[in-house]
Amino acid sequence: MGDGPALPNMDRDSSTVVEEAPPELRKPKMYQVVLLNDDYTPMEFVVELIEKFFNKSRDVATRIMLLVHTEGRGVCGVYTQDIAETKAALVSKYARQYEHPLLCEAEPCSDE
Ligand code: TYC
Repeated sequence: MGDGPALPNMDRDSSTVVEEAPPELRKPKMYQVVLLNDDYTPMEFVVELIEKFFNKSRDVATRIMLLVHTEGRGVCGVYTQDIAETKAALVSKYARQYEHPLLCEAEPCSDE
């Protein structure tokens, strides 16, 4: 090879073809944080908790709470695994501080 610009996929001295590896990026697996219904935790407490931990408006938080109340469970948010697990743990700890039995879990989203 001379002094001119090198071909991008040849090494400098001559003939070896250098293949660039394709980028090894995959979308992270996502986890949903789920609230479970119970008969004791006050509705107002659940609405405020959803606003506080999942950054939802009062209106959206109320809908999620009512969905959990009527259906037994409901998704509050979808995050990467570490964030979902941390949120579920913080929510459970917060509920326990106020002596409510509220259950909150992180679980893998079904991938499509
Ligand atoms: N079922 C509760 C009640 O009637 C309200 C409630 C909603 C509790 C959602 C938990 O995750 C929950 N006070």
